[in-house]
Amino acid sequence: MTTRTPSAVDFAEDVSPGSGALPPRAWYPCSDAKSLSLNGSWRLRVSPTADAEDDSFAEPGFDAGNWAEITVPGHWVLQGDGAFGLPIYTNHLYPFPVDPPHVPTENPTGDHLRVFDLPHDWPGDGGAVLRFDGVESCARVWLNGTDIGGFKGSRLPHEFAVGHLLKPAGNVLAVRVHQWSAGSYLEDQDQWWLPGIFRDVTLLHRPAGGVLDFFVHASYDHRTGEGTLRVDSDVEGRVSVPALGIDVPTGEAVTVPVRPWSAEVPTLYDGELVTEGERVPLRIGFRTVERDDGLIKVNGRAILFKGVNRHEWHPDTGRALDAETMLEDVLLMKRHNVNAVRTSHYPPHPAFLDLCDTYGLWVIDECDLETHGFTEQGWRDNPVDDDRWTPALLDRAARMVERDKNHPSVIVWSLGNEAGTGRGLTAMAEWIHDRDASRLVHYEGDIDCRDTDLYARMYADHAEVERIGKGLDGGTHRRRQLPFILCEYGHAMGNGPGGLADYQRLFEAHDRLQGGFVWEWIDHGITHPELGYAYGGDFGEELHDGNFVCDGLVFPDRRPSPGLVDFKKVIEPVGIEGEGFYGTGGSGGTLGSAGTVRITNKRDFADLSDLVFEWSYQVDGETVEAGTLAVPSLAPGASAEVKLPEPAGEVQGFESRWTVRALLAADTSWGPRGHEVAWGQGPVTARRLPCVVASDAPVLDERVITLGPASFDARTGALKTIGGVEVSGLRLDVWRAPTDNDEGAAWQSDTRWATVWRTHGLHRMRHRIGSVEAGDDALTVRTRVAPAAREFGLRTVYRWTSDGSRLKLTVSVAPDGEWTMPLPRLGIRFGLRRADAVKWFGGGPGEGYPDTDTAARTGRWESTVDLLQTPYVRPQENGARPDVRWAEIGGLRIEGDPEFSFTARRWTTEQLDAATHLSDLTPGDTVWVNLDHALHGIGTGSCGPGVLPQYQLKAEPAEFSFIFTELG
Ligand code: IPT
Repeated sequence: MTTRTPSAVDFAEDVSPGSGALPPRAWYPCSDAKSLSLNGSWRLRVSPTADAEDDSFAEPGFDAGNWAEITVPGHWVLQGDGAFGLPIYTNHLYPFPVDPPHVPTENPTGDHLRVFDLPHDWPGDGGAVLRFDGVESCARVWLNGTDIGGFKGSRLPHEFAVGHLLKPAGNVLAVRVHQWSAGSYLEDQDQWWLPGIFRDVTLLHRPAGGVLDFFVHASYDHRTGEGTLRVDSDVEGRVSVPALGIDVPTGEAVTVPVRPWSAEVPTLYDGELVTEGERVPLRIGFRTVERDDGLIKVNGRAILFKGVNRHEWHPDTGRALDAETMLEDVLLMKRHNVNAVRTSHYPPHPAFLDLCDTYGLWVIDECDLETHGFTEQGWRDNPVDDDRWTPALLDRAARMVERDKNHPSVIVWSLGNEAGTGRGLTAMAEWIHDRDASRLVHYEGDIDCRDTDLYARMYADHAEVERIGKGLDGGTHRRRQLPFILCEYGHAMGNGPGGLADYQRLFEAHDRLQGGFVWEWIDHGITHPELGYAYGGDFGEELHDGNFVCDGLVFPDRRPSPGLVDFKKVIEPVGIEGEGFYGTGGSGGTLGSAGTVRITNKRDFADLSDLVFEWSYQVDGETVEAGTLAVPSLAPGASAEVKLPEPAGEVQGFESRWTVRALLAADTSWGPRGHEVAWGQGPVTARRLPCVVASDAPVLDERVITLGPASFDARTGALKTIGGVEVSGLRLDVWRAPTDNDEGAAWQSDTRWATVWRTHGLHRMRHRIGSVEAGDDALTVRTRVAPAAREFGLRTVYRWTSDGSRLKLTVSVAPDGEWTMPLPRLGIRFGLRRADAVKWFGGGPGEGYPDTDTAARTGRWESTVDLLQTPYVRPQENGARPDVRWAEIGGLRIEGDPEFSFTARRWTTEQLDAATHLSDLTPGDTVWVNLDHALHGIGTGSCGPGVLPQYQLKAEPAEFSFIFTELG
């Protein structure tokens, strides 16, 4: 028999931030005071409603022996194989009725219990504090049967004074966590709803005279090269920084010559704050952030954000991240030239910010606030515009700022995300400005920038960003004085994002545009036994947003996606460019004088002395010469023309190019010596196009036409064999398995090409054979390719010729009727029976589409059909290698005139299109090869602008050829 405890419901629905917790203060990982981690195995009981069970479990002596065990930190819905409930994914819709502050009666409630002893050396004097670093969505806490309070604010720390309650052994810590609370209305971020104690639980000894709160003020004057340090501390003490000879009382400012902190050169000085009862290590970075001359400046220089939005994610443990995973994120970012993180959309685990200080990343620290679901009702009843909620908002702002204020990496505070507008936000901004004038305030929803110090937008298209860069945008007078960032852009859902290089060109061209943050860092796929990775809907949620939660630059297992590889190249900190410097032409070049390469230091602070440069020459894709290039250690923003050595070997008659690479000269904290930071390529001599003299005549047998090495079906003109290689189903192909960006977003009308394509039948084109003509020197097959129910189509002529050993196909395509849409692709596809290894000369090693191919470097590459596939969590078009001169697969060599895109997979496009998870793709016995003359670009239509006009594949007359040779 259970007793109803109305207080559980009342607590869950209370809009106040809670009661009993200590005032927020600076977080520090260690001091000489003792601490005890309470992470580990806890007992768990999940009940279906907030008040299904009474709170007698909190009483000492309660027998939880038959409860389940759970790991803390952790989410109960990701443990126990579904026994404790399942995850729910929604983007902005609340998965419960919008009836603030009420939450459903079905409110999964996790009672957590842990019994602990104090270590033998736990001091007998002083107090103790119990710290929770993160609990979703709220918690009530009892220690040894005493109710010590409750709190909301899932991704914020809460501390309780518990010294008077502790016993040497057998302490009973009981925590009741409700999945839904009034706080849930403030936490409507686009992510999985995952209840639980998902960050550390720690008991801290608080010695008498120990440190309470302290604020490290460490500024840098770029004119004098001096830093000024002042540490304000609630408890007086001394501050020492041995390397700077500093030893001063707290509260006293001292100015000395220092090396500044920046994301590029993250100089930290070790120091110590010593009070009567405690010694706390300090890591001090001197830097000054200001808005000056309409620009965000650090240490006197305008900075350019090359950033990502980072949600905390691990495919097994959700938002419970261990130290290795956080470090992996930082190292991956640094190795991919990322220099900034927006902690979308809540303060991260505090240890992550230590890593940002250490390795060097600019941080926009965002408060745990989003009320996006209120958009469904025109923002009526939005908590940020309702005074009853303001204490909760201010509590959140204070808990973020106080926790994170001592991190040099944090240069901007963000009020939150997608919360509409209202007085509560203004109150937060005022509080933050007042508490910390040394940083800027961001909030994208403040379109007039009344409360903020920078103008931020999300997903603005290139044309608008350019207008903003030129100062031709409208807006309030205040906004027009402010620097601009894209707090979200480049939606990395599935294949893409496309158009990053075009944004970067704008950022580099206009001072006001201070860069942006790609949405987002990682796919939030959940490890699933059958599906590989699960996304929205896979747990039977009644409301969900499908794979919109898989929109990261790294896959759930943190393997970099092609999008990250492209981004790395787009944002590389060194520009390496040069024109072709030998006479070039269709038939190969002639040797001229040596060329130059322009090297530009695109960094904001550091010179190039940490890099070495290597040059090499490639002839037909093979490196024939290489050496070291002497490059002056250019200052930030400077560039130089550097002479390249003359190629010694033969380049005439071949396609040749130089490659220059910038590599780390020595090991750094984040990358090994030799790690490639930037590269460039330039032509020396142009490609000699392949040529086949049509000398053979087609020979007609009863059923078969032979031409050179090939045989064709005499009735249909279909290619059957090339030498001993069987070829099936060769024909024009315009269809691709739509990408998430092709599908577009529900709220967008002009970028939803997948729907347009399907409506017009581009996925079910019919091929009518008009004629099969065996002429003197060619076999010509005339067809018309068109979908049922429509009058438009593509007149397609296949012209086959041969010189006896090689077979050439020239495809001519002429659109017929009115084409109102771009084509997904234009090329041929065919099946091969036996194919595995692949070699090619062209763009690689990864995939590249017209607006995502910056990182494709021209060379000779080898792979296998399986490794050519990019494992997007929701299967879709992928894996095309661009600008291919020739490829070898399945016993054939294929040369292109002009270059083509190459794709090969063990399933058809139709199967790829039908798959919803990688586990749906099962290899057949045919390898399907696509040779594309052109592909439609990718864009970011899944949440943002579509494909820019220059990357759209228009239905226009086209002609392209492939030469097939059977490999010996
Ligand atoms: C924007 C959100 O800020 C972000 O959390 C995420 O949902 C992203 O979109 C899409 O993945 S909201 C914007 C599309 C209105």
